[in-house]
Amino acid sequence: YPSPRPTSPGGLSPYDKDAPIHTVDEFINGFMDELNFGRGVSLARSSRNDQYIALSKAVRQNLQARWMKTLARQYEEQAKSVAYLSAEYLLGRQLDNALLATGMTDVVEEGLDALGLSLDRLRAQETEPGLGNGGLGRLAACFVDSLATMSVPCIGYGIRYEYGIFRQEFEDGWQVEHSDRWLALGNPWEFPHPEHAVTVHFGGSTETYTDDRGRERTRWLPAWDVQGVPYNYMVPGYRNGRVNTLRLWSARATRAFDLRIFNAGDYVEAVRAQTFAENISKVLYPEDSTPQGKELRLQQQYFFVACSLRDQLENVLPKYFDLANLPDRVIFQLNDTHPVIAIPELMRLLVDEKGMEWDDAWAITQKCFAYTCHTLLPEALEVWSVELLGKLLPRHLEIIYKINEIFLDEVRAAYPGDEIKLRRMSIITDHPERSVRMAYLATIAGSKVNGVAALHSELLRDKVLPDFSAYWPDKFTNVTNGITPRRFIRLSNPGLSDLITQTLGDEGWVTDLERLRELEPHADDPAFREKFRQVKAANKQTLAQVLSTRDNITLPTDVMYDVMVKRLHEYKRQTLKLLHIVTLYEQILSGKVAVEDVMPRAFLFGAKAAPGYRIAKEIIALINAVGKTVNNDPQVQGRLTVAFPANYNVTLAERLIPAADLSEQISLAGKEASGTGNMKFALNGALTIGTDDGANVEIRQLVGDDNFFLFGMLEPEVEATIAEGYSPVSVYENNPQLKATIDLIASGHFSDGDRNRFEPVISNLLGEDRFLALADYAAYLEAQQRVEAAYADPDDWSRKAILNVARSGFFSSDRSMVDYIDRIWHTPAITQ
Ligand code: AZC
Repeated sequence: YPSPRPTSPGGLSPYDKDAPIHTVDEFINGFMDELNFGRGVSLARSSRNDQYIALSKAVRQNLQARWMKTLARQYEEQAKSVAYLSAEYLLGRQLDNALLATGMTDVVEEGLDALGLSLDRLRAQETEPGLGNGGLGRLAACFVDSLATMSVPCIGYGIRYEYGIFRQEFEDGWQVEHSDRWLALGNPWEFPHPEHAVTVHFGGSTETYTDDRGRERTRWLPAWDVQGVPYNYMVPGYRNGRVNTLRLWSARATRAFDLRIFNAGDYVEAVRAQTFAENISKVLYPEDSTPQGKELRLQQQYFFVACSLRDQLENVLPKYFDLANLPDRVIFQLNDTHPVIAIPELMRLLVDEKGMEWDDAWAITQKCFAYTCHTLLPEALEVWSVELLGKLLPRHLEIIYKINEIFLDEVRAAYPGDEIKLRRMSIITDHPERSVRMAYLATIAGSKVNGVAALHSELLRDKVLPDFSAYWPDKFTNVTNGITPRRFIRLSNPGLSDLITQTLGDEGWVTDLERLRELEPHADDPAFREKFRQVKAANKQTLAQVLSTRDNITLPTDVMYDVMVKRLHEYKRQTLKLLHIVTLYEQILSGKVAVEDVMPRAFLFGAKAAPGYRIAKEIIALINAVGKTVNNDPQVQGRLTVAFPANYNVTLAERLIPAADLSEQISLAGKEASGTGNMKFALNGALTIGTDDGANVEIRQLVGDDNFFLFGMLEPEVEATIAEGYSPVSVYENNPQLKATIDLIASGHFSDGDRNRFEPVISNLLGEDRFLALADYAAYLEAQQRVEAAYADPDDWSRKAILNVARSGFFSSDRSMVDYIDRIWHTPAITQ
């Protein structure tokens, strides 16, 4: 098979024969049927939710025939497919994406209009499925979108959390979390299949026995079980007639489980047991980058991978399939360590259940898995205590021990006498307690290990897994992350998309993003720059309107929009951004800078903090407090505005990013694996102020030094600074402006005179400053001055911004998929 490239929209037209709805009349009929017979209401009596659901179901009809055809073709071809295993999918709203994929938007708009309804209002009715925390979950959603658009067979497996990422509100500036009841009003995008439920076991013990061929074998005697019910979601390709599947598992009690207790006569206990089972898929853990070794989390991980493997072996593959050929049919991509328990599970299935010999099973397993690492933070590398694993999955623990034993024998043979290396490479560690290092297990078992940006892959090889990369140099590779241009420009930025299409002459760029290069010459055309600026200005108006209704925030529209949106984490350094804002403000207060000389800016934040991450929540409170003070201080004369809309999510990102002028990507070098927000901003014509970290490095190389504001220490300098014994207090004492800035916070200026209010943040910065915000402060201020100088020349700024757009084609997730296919998966594309 040739390696696939994105299929152009030349495939099936929106008006192909499979689609039941082509004309406005057909749409109106389909919609009214869904409303009358699906919802059981007349148009006059229908609620907005009825209308939204009827609309979604009418639209999804247009995808269903293609979906079935895709599955039939796939079965016919018996080709290798990608099984993407991810605990998170941060999908964003579905309706718009389905309209875009089918090309139905105009027909629907007209039809609704004729009925006196507004598409915009119905769109707003959808609660986005927030089944992810941040970058890792959104990446999975972009990847499945690209694979469908490229006609590559893929099934995404995950968990149908009843509650996704929490809904954030602010009370007195403090984050409070509310449960995300995203399913409460019904979900028209899912197809439950309880008849295909699979059973997953937990607990108990193991025993050895002699099989009928006289071989010594082991079997698992589990203590309890739950069922996984698959819920299928359509993943439509962009106008290519292909629809892939996302299969999310929901937990429920098994009948056996119930019956045992019912028979014991305890009705109440039986119902409680159901709740116990359902708990497994109840809620997404809201920790991003700092997993906690909670039993329920391990249950979730095993639950979804056990369901998914069984689904592959028993439903996807034909009957009597020879499992020796499994690697020719499927590659399980492990999205970080969350699904790594799939490795011993496949070994268990092959050895214990299918009776294979260990070595044969191991050879198959090694070819069927590949592992993506998404972090460099040591605290983010998942470990599971042996005690917990042994209690919940005793057979898997034995298998992990055996994998480790055989592997360590190999290492011993390769490095005789090197006990220290042996201990370093062991899957099992004894500190701080005896536990299993999941990243090591994934590395040993996986056919490939990849990082998510060039720098990250290098650091992963040299710093995180150096012993393994020395032992298996060819196992390690890089695939730089990407973003789907369908959602993150075509849908979210219609103004810029139209301008690009007009300029390039057709829409082919949506599936061939490198074609944005053709915009380069237009960067020097004043008329084009003017149109580009008009698009940005209109996007600011739209955002201001959205924030006014959504959050009651008043935003000026004629100023620079300086945006920092991402999870709240110390390594991402929202505090550094905050120090910049307080510095500008302090310079006005102290008279160092005349207010007329301050460049007007709006600073926009969006960030959720993990609920138990104390200091992150304090930082949120401080941003809100500074915002309140600055926004209401007449001395500032409206030149500085701080806006922090609550509950940043995909829907809000789609509004914020197209309106941004400046993208803040200011993590400490060597800490952000990649970043993908950085790519979305560049693609939408914001300039980046950023450190030499993650994918910033590649963005800067592509867009050019002149079109990127680089600052801060490089990764080796960071290491050296820490090695020398970094002292944040001395940085503070030696920089009068920094001192004045921090002192202003400490004085209680932002907390009604309460000097203790933000003491935790201050002492964190002055006492430890783990991520060297103070060390990069001066360089950051200097870079911000370069930003201001550049922004003062609108024509030049637009030129730079246009070049950012033109040179961002590389960051399409279509390109990431080509790299995964060439370097790791070797899967074909299937034409319809
Ligand atoms: C994130 C990284 O922090 C981010 O830099 C990267 O762009 C993204 O993954 C996608 O690769 N990592 C996580 O979210 N990690 C975990 C464990 O949640």
